[in-house]
Amino acid sequence: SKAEEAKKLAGRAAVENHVRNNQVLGIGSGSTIVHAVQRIAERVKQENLNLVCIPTSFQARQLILQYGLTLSDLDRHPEIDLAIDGADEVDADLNLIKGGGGCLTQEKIVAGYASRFIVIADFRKDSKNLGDQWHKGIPIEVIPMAYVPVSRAVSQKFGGVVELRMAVNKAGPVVTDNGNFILDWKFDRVHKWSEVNIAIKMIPGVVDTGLFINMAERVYFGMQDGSVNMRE
Ligand code: DER
Repeated sequence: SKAEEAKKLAGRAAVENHVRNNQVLGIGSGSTIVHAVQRIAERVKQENLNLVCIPTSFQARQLILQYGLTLSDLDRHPEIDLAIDGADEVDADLNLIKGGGGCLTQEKIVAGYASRFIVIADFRKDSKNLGDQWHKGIPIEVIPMAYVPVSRAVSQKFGGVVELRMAVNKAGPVVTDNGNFILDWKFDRVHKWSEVNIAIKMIPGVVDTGLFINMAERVYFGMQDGSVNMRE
């Protein structure tokens, strides 16, 4: 598909431009990152690169092992040189919505401890304002015992509708890699995202939000015409 081709373009451009020998890499989650990992594995083989990879989910961990890359963790490598990850939407200020795949908490940890955080995405994620193209809301990871009061607090403070993310291939709610629930906050207006992010994070029971504010250094967008746009 056009989108899949675009994901591949973005993933490969980021790896070409930023991966080099002796790096500690943060590996994101989702479908776009698969193309980046494929390119990393090719380069490791061709150039005999020495790299270690820190995963952001069980999916990323499996991906690292599947492509024969060296798996590590934050205990051994608490400083990450470069984190590469996808996004559900990117606004004009490079604020991100992430968490469509439910992996936002470990993704934000890895991005947060990386010297450089590079995002890869297809053209459908390139927006002016958050919410222009992504309509599934902002994911919020919550401690299961608190999901009802957290839902009420978010909608009372910021409006919109908050829904518990239900699993498709399992009865009941989605349970994250950390054993928590996910709320999807379908906001109904543009907000000052940096303020809202901090306010939501402070609500008792919230683990983290899918708002990545002032974190991405640059974003590579694969485009329909086979080109790659870079914003920073
Ligand atoms: O869930 C996530 O945070 C993913 O990284 C998401 O933001 C991008 O997933 P995709 O590459 O499959 O669109």
